[in-house]
Amino acid sequence: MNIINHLSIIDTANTIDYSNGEIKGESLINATKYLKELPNIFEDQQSFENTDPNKIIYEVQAFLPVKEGLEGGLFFGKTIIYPGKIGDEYFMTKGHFHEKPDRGEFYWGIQGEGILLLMDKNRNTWAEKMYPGSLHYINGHIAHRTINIGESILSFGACWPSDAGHNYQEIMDNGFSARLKEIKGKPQLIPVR
Ligand code: S6P
Ligand code: ZN
Repeated sequence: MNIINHLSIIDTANTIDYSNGEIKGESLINATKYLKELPNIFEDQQSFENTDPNKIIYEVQAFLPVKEGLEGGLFFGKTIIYPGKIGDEYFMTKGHFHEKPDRGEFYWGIQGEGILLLMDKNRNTWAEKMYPGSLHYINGHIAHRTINIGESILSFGACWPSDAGHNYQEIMDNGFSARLKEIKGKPQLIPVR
């Protein structure tokens, strides 16, 4: 941590661009997710194989001002999901539960049109609409995945506790209990048999 002189007025090391959510400054990480890294996400295996494996599906930026795992700290991020589909499913994130189920998270829509898919431990699944200005509180017990249903970039912000951790395995193994598909031009939640 920086040493702050008594009575000094200083500039922050980080800034945020409200138009697209981009964070600038220090302690940032960037991750790019390519289609080839998301083998168990989309249902239509044929379309998955027919699409360029190096296609970028989403990008995550996160400002990590403290060490991952520290109790009491916060992380702040931005995710961009590109528009597109694999079969009748829109581009989406992997989705996860938090490792510590009592650690919640805020999401807020910045650009584009999306769906926040939510699932509880009993595998009840529901969704919230995302749009510029939408605000979402995600209870720590709830799995969350975001989906771009529009024709332009979906970008959203996130803030979560630095000790929340991510459990990706549960979703990798069992998925969500419903899939968001485009049916007759409209997004619909279809239960997984
Ligand atoms: C972290 C937060 C987001 C996601 C990001 C990508 O708790 O929920 O920053 O990491 O939207 O999703 P995923 O499921 O690939 O981590
Ligand atoms: Zn999360």
